[in-house]
Amino acid sequence: MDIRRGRRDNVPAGGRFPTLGFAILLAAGGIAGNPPSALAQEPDSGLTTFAGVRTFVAAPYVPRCENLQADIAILGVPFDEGTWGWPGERYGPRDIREGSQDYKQHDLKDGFYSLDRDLYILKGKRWADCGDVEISPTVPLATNDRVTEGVRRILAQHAFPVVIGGDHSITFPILRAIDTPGLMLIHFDAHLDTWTSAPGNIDHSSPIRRAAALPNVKKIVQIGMRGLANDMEATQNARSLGTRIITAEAIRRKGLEWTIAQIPKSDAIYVTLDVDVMDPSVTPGTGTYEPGGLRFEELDELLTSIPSKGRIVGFDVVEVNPLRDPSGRTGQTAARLILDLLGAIFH
Ligand SMILES: [Mn+2]
Repeated sequence: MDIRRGRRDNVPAGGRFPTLGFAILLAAGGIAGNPPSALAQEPDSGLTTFAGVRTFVAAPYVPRCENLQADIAILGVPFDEGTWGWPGERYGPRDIREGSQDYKQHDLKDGFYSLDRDLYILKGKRWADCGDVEISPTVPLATNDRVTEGVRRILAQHAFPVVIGGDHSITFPILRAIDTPGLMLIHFDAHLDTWTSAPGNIDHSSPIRRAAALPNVKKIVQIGMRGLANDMEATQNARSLGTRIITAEAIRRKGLEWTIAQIPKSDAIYVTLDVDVMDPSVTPGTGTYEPGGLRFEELDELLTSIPSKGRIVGFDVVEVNPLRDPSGRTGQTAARLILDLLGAIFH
């Protein structure tokens, strides 16, 4: 079933499978009671996609982000208590980590070779996976506070935060932790996420409206909205907040170059990416499908153009729901987008 795994396992790479060699040696000599050969002493190449404890691209696990010493820090938020529709985004972080296993490297400091660009991205970068924020099930405000605290901890140690969700409600507590003034928020999504909601609500249909009220958020650009799930309420709220809306239909009609030109420059940028901005055929593992979404290549080009607009201070990828995608492609696509965007940021 899983072609991805088979592809790598068929690559004849010398020394990549010391355990296989060891097994053969055991079969040949083990019966006679020979001691294990020197091959058994060789360190694991680290490239086995099916072995090992899961962290993002097998980055070192740094519990609670303590003593990070990293350039890039991954923080999981397994939280879906903000969703109106399909639950299951609480399994998003582990699915993105699983999907990232295909991009493991012998040594992360070597970076990742990009065939399309014929160069190594993220060379020399130090990685950490902080694991998941501690969740207080059914006490969402407590969990939200820990999200803010976790991101603050990463920033205080001068690492770049990448938060993997989780439903879209988590973007608000993340933004609370980023006190960079004059922040521009770039929001990729099928939905505006500017609904009014009940007072005190922290749901995933309103994070952009709540983010707009934060004192440091000065500008919001919303990209990829489409379909019939948006309504006049959300649209009017977005208009009164003064967000710049670039619909999926406009992107298709006017092109990527035009779209990139619509994004203003800013000294500080935060990117929030709901995977439902892509077409459901690309990312079926999400809660709210809307036909007519972006293709991977379109989104990838838009994302990797953002560093030309200013300094990105962090980003999140949300709404991955593996319960709707047994193929695992949504988690892997999310992992790939994370690597490509990081590659563009730290070029
Ligand atoms: Mn959203």
